[in-house]
Amino acid sequence: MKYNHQKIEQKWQKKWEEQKLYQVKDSAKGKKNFYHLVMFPYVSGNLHVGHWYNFAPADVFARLKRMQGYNVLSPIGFDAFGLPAENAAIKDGIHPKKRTAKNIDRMRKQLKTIGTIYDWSREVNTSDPKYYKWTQWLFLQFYKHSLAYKKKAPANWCISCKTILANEQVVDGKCERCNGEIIRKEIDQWLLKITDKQFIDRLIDDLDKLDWPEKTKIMQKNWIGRSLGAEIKFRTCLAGRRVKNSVKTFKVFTTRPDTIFGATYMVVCPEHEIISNQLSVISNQKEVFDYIKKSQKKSDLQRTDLAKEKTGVEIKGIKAVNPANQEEIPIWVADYVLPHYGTGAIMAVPDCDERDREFAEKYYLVIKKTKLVDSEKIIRKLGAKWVKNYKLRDWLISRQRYWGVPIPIIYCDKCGEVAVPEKDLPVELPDDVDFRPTGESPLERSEEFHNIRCPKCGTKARRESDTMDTFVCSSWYYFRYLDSQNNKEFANKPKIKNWMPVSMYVGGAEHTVLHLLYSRFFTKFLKDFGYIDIKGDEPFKALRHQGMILGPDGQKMSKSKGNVIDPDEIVEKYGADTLRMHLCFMAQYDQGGHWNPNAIIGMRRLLEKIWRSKPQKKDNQITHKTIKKITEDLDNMKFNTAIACLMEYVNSKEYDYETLLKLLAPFAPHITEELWHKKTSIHLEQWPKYDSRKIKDSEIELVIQINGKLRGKIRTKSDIREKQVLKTIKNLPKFKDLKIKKAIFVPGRLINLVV
Ligand code: ANZ
Ligand code: ZN
Repeated sequence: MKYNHQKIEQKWQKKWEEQKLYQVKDSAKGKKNFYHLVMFPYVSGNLHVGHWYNFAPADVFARLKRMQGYNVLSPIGFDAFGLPAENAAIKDGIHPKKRTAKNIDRMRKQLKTIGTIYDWSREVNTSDPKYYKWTQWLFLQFYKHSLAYKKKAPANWCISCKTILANEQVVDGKCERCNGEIIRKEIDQWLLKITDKQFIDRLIDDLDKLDWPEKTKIMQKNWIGRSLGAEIKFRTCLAGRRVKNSVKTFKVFTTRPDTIFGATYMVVCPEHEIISNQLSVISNQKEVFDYIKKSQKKSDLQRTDLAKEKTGVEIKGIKAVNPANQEEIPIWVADYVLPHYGTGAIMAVPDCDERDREFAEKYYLVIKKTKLVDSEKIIRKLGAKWVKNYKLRDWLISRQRYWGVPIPIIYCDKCGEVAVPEKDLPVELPDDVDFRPTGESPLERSEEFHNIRCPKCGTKARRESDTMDTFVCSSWYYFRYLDSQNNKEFANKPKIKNWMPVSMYVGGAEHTVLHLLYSRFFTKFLKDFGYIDIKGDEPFKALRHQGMILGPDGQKMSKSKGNVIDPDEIVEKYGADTLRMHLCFMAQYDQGGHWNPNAIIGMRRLLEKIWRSKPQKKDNQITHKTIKKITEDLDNMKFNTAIACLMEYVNSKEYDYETLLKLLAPFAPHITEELWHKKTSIHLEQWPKYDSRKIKDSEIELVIQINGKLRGKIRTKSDIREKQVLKTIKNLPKFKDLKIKKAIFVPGRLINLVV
């Protein structure tokens, strides 16, 4: 009979669904829970081969764990809010809600062709009011604990479109749509206080406890960017005359207090208060203000770009006094010093610091050979103190866009800022909104949404019209899977305790920083304030990243390059099992590689060979060796070498048929189910165990050493004991007269005789 993959795969996918084979109970007798999570897909319209590369090998691992006797939960859902759906809608007029629903239906269908063990009864969709009710509720909990707050924060403002742009819409500092100029505009925005003392050091230090790729941990630490330095006070004085008592002081942050004798000028950021405080004495006000205006147009990234030439202007009329040697030094304003890092002011040491040197050379500033001093001593002498500084800023969650979760806040003229009462959640996103961007949040234009009554005093009030960053939605979805239908809580506490933390999380390395960091912040918050009761306060115990699949030309896949591989076509032609195996075999999982269009046929042939292979029983060494190797490889996600071993096993013709099918089952769930021919599913079988005694070669060469030197070898049974070895040696003429003081025996390997 021919191997008809289409028939087989459809048949079993349907049966498994009918039998609810992959629906997971919260606990199973005698089994440990294993929460296996893949990063849920962003709703883009189509499942591409990159999704497959995340989901298919990850499913092989989940199936292994299941057969190894764990109660495995492997859920899936959709990250459904976000800018692309809204932008597409602006182009073609299809409402984001409609488009998203359609795309989800399509992606769900495609996902089902992979043949995973997803428990679809737990599916989540972040744009469903039943889901985002709890995103809003979580926001209110942050708010309650003063960890959500509003402040003026810069946004990207396109002068010609008169609109706020998301960072993604700013390309090379220009507007993506009109190529117009972008400036920074300060507007009221909502932030979550991820930098709060309660969390920030733990977000760095707790990484050491996690089984995550080292590189990811380092990137996250660098992103948070903790550095230890000193805050040192500098006095200012009027240039030329040192006027007693009239001086003001300002602090600098430096990681190198030992270089203070080389500080030959100061730099403050354009936003620094010293400029406004000392206005009356600045003699070149116009020059300074022109410079400040120019720098306001730049983003932080442009300001700190090392490749760009640094600019600055001297603030004339005032000087600073270096507290270490009382020298008067000039103060400059330059935008490479950022306002929200350290104190927004630095002492410049051009002799030791590359950036300062470049700046000093450009503007002919003094470069003085530095004598280094003991940091500790200088700090004590100057009465300064050590402080910790972080690069990380609070998380700006406001978006002036339509397709997101409304922020549940109301503004009342009488009561001010009022949180939406929890009983009134969800604040639903209205459908009839003109979501074209005009510069204000689209929700502002919905009368019915925007103008309401204050829940406290009943007078006229307005709703907040910003929506939340989609990263808020994805910071807690792994909790929702545990109880996705709950209407009373975001998820039930015992259920959370039962499954969390996630045992294994698999997803792309592009999420090393934001998503993972935000999720860790959420989990710590929930744990600290008693909303959850889990072991530890980290969401993801173990994490692995799949590599990237490149096109056949070795380039990143993209429509414009015409090198995109469509998984649907391959499933149709070769089958899901073949594609799953091909993805597992094509490269080391965490490395990825380019798509080789000719290689897939090799996997197809392997499955055809297994399709035709004879059932036979064997209990031989190769079987036990194969089980051992494949088990170890799969536990380490070395899918490619596991398949290589499986190929050898089939080709040896010494395979045990049932063992072969079981070892193949995680990779190729459909064909193995078809070949299993038993009443119950192969996917309910136990993972094969090996007998280590049967792996050992029955005869070995045992090395004989005398005082550590090789003196001979004997062929013997592999499990020979020390006593017998000694007896054998005594009987050898060569060693007859040996006076043995001590023997060191390594079973199966060697014996060392001390004489
Ligand atoms: C003097 C000095 C001498 C410095 C030297 C460095 C090397 P990290 O490690 O990133 O924390 N700095 C401080 N605040 C700044 C700001 N708001 N914008 C730009 N640069 C700022 O870097 C700390 C160092 O970066 C500080 O130590 C300061 O320069 C500069 F040989 O002080 B240093
Ligand atoms: Zn009110």
